[in-house]
Amino acid sequence: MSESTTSIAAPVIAALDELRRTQSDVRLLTDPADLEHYGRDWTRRWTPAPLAIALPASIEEVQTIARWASAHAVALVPSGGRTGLSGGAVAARGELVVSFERMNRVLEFNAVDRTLTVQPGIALETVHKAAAEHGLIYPVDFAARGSCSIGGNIATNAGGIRVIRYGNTREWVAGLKLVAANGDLLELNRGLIKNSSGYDLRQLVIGAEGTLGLVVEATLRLTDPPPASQVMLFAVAEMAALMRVFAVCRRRLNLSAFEFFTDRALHHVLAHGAQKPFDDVSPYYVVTEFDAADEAQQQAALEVFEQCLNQGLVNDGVLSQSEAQAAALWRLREGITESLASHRPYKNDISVRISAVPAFLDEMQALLAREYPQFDMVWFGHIGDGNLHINVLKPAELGDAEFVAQCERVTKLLSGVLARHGGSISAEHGIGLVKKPYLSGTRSAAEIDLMRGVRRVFDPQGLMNPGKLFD
Ligand code: 2HG
Ligand code: ZN
Repeated sequence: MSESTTSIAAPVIAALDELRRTQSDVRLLTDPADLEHYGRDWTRRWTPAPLAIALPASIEEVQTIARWASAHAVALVPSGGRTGLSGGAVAARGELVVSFERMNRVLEFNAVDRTLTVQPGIALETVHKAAAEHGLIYPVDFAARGSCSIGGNIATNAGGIRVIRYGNTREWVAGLKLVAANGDLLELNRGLIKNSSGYDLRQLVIGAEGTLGLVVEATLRLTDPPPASQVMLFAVAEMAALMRVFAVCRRRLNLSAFEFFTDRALHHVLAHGAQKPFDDVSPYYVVTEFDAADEAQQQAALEVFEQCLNQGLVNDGVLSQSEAQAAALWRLREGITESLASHRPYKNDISVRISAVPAFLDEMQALLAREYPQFDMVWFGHIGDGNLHINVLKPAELGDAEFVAQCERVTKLLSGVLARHGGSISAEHGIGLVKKPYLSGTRSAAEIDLMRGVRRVFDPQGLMNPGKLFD
């Protein structure tokens, strides 16, 4: 698709040779297959063209790399699981990719602080398992848990399916170690719960998409596991009912997730092997999870279902009676992204305040129906947080570039609708390369100026993941 292959200047090649000669501990890859593998992320829109891949094994090696990059003005792209959907981990312009694949361990569990200190390349799922070994949970969770890395989660302030109860990644990071652009090591917040000593640089780094330095260690907060839960799937009659179902559920149940998807999403996920939940088709579906530790809570769930049915909000429902049933219901929601991957979807990841969802949905539906009459469109997401994912599927006969151009035109209009409703063009996937043109619909010119200024202070040469977030 669109791409900018860069020919690498001779001095940079010489500098890389010098790095290889003088720092033989730093593992470097330059094989074309490796450049391709590490230079792209799940967006697959850009052709990878990195200078090389560095695979540091320690903070000291990361510092060496940053100092070398600073001395030779070489751009660095931090790299974790590369499951991002906004091009944040793409290296298409001769950058050195710094892969944290070898820095993937748990370093320390602190039972008193209830924290887990980890290296950035550790997979989210491995963090979940490590927390469980100590009878605790790390509550940020989403479908890419097995392949995404904590470093990437921090870079995008990842959200996921439990935000409704636990919040985003930034709520769970107690401390960070950051290798700055000049190679200095900064320790941000050091695990403190209370720290009223000036700017919270840790929070600035979370969600900065790697533009303020390289996260080399994170101390994560853990918490108690939730009580036993149940999962309920509703078949919902019309779009206007979605947030009314949410209101009923939120009033009566202690929710840990409230997600929705459309019949088009169900169609694709069933075609991908999931089990059909109802005989009849409904236009919308909700998957919700809630505490069900005792009879009273289980009874409340049944009453919620009856109330929604009596009010004509839902057509049908299924309540899980076992972990296997709960997993099967979750699969209908969590399997969507994978079921769409072969259709090369164009993705929007947008949010508005919960109270703005109904009015926004109306306007958005009218816009998309008008602008995309010819494309298969799949909506789903974390509607209980006001976060929607729109996936537009590429018709097989349409070229990549033409398809993206058509979708970009509609995204521009969508960005206008979002701006009117006070929303965001990126709820949880980041701006990366994909959403740069629309940042100004979400953040004011004054804010963007300040963000540029902050970036210059951290990284005067502009070598930390350049071209991401803004130019
Ligand atoms: C999800 O909620 C992820 O499943 C992926 O954020 C969303 O594929 C998408 O558009
Ligand atoms: Zn999501």
